[in-house]
Amino acid sequence: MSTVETSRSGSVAVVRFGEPPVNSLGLATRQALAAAISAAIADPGVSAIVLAGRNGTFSAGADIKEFATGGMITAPNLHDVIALVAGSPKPIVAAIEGTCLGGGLELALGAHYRVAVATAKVGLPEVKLGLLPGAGGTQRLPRLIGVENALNVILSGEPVPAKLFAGSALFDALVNEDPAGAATTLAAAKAGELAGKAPPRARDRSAAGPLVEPLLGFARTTAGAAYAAYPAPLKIIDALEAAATQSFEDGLATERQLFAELMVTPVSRALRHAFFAERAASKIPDVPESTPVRPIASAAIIGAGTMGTGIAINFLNAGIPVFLLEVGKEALDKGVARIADTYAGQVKKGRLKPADAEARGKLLTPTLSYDDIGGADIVIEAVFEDMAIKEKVFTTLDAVMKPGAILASNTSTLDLDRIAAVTKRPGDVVGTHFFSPANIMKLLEVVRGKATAPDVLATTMKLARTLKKTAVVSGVCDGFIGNRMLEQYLRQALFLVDEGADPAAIDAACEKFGFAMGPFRVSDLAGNDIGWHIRKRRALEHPDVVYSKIADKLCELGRFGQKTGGGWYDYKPGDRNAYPSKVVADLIAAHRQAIGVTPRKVSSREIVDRLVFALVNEGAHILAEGIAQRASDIDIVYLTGYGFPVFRGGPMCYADEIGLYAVALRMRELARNPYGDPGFWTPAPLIERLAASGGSFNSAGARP
Ligand code: T1G
Repeated sequence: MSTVETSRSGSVAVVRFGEPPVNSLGLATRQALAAAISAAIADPGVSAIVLAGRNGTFSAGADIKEFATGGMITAPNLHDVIALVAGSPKPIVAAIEGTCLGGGLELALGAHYRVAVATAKVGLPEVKLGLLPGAGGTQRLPRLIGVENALNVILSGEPVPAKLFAGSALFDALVNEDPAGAATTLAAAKAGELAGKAPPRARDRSAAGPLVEPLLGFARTTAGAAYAAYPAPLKIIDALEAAATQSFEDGLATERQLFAELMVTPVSRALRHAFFAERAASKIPDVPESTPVRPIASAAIIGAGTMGTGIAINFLNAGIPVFLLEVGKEALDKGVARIADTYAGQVKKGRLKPADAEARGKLLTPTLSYDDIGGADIVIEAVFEDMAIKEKVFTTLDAVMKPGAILASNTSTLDLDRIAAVTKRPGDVVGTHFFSPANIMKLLEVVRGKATAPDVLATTMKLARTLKKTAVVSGVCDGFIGNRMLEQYLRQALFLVDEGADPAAIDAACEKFGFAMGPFRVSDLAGNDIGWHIRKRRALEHPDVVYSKIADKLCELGRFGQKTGGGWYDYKPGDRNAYPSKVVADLIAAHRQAIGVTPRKVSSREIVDRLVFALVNEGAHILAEGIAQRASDIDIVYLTGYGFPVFRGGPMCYADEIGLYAVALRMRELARNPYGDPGFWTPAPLIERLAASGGSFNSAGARP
């Protein structure tokens, strides 16, 4: 099907454009659109033109895939098409519905009139890609809605309903349906009114005003502080200043220059990588989109602890009835109360209507009996991270759950194949590793066992979307993707403490790099006893793997973190701040003396390199073993589950940005310090191979 088709309604030419799913304005569409508009302008029988999208949507903007290929600047580029529209001697009306974003809105701004469905989502989300609207949006929008409103639209990048702009010059009419019909009526009327006179253009309006300078001055101060790691916001402000102070042509030139500067920033590359990475994660090469899925109309959660109740809330929020099972009434009541408190808190903050909280609460059925849950379509086990306990639970689930029910484990590290093996239906077993707090964190590791059936996998991935989670498929290994990499990250963090870096310095270095929280703050939040339990298990399974003992010594003091009032830091009741702890400082000093290490000054660069490259090296092993389907999946795990800075695109993207040759070289430098584990810094074979070939993790064919 052609990307553009023209029909006639009387003397109005209706030009419909775009290709599914989002009518992005790629080269083929731009070429066909320019041809169709030129033909309509040249046709003496045409008095006016309507521009409309297809499939119920206008356009999601430029084709982001073209940024990496240079296709975006190939003529006719978006500027050329929009100039053709704006310069038309015949009135052109844009008919907007669905989404009208980025270059799509810029195209509509080039039209002389705009009609929109009131609920259509319009916006300029380029800032989320580390860019700014690069096809006249920073020059036309402020001329239509004023600099202040344009600043909010462009800096936030958020799509908003068209009705928010009612009464502004952005839309000439807001309708409830059939925007093309309304646009056609308006086009014919305007053709009559204008009677050959030039139609009105946004460029002929002014964005100047007495408050622009102070407004932009204030915006620079706040944006500069709030988005220090992101170059786009300040350049957006520069572009808007040009709209208010320069001629339209000069303003366009300024916008183009600023856009080009942003396009080549590592931050924009990282954000564009993250955009596609999040969408790629949902794809499983050997489980096509057409794979049938099982209906999930009810769920059962085993375990009413922090994780179990958090998981249950996800289902309740999605309107799916949940059985919450515990073995003891006290624990069950605590879990139910925790859920009620969560909703009450959201109602109190105005984030949830009381009626919705009540409706969700009604979907919860607490129970102490496995007899009650057999009819559920999926059951998720969220009991203590102990294989024997999980095997016992799955043996019971195998006996009570109806045929076809999905049996899921929330295990964060254990061998899912062993768990599946205790059942008679290993094909129905899958891992659904939620991250705490399970009702908040977007990441869901979907663990694919050797026997997991394709339709079970497809069903779980679809369920993840229903629960508004970002699902990443992981193979079975100790720790799956995220925690297996985290293990090496934490080993290095503890070695650094042995050698002389204090927890606060390590956290500060990581947070300056961009992590939401450093390793010791995170550990205090999650509970140091969790890592302690895992290290004990791993010490039995892999006695050869060396750990610093400092974390165990901390736990032996009962310092499990925030939940015990003290961990690596001290905490005060009702105060979420972490305070330096003299107990910990003395513990570390005694520990270093006991192991015979004279503390040395460790630079922030060494801290960050050792922690981040520990992630990268283990990520390379995970990729080579096929535990992760693609490098960008590893990035998504760390961006959505571990607080890795989005502006760096994820650990593998960050390594690609530095270059794997440089990464391998730095690892060899780090290997000169044999402290803790002399073999730690041996680069993964995949890193060696890509470093030698000049390849990158995220380029095609980066798989082993
Ligand atoms: N270009 C290319 N592909 C796009 C795309 C785009 N703009 N938007 C979406 N896709 C793909 C996406 O990768 C996925 O592909 C499929 O469409 C469905 O997307 C010059 C420079 C429109 C709200 O930033 O916000 O214009 O995985 O899963 O949930 O100033 O897509 O199926 O292969 O997200 O229904 C500015 C980005 C571009 C909008 C729909 N525009 N897109 O959400 O579907 S830069 C944007 C979205 C620009 C100009 C500048 C959302 C959506 P696949 P999806 P959805």
